[in-house]
Amino acid sequence: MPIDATQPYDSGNIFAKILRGEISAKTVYEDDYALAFHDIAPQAPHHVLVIPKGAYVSWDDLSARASDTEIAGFVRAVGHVAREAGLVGEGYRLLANVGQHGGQEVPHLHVHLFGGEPLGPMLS
Ligand code: IU
Repeated sequence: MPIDATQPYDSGNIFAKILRGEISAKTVYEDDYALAFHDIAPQAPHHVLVIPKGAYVSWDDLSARASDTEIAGFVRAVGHVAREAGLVGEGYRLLANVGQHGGQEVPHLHVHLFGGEPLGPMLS
């Protein structure tokens, strides 16, 4: 079920548990602002999720409440992960689902990074 992206942040969500180390994930990158790990149900040969370390429900929440430093750190981390994966030459796709119409399932902001093959017109 997609979430209501206007809800307050729920620190019991699965990605918060991954950030706290309570649940394991296949981490590919971590810095002060972001954690990146493989999606458990990949929809492309390369499918990684990049999440901010801060407690933000969605892209909307981050853009409204995060500091410029956090936003810059998160955006730079996404770019770093794509470069480190060698995806820049062939290209890739970023996707952030927000709320019910966006089909967001996990209430901690995550950017999907898809690549590794030519992608169709949409991935969700
Ligand atoms: P969405 O943008 O909220 O719809 O995507 C959630 C993604 O989180 C989806 O691709 C799941 O496969 C992925 N995921 C995960 O990688 N690990 C988990 O424990 C859970 C979901 I729950």
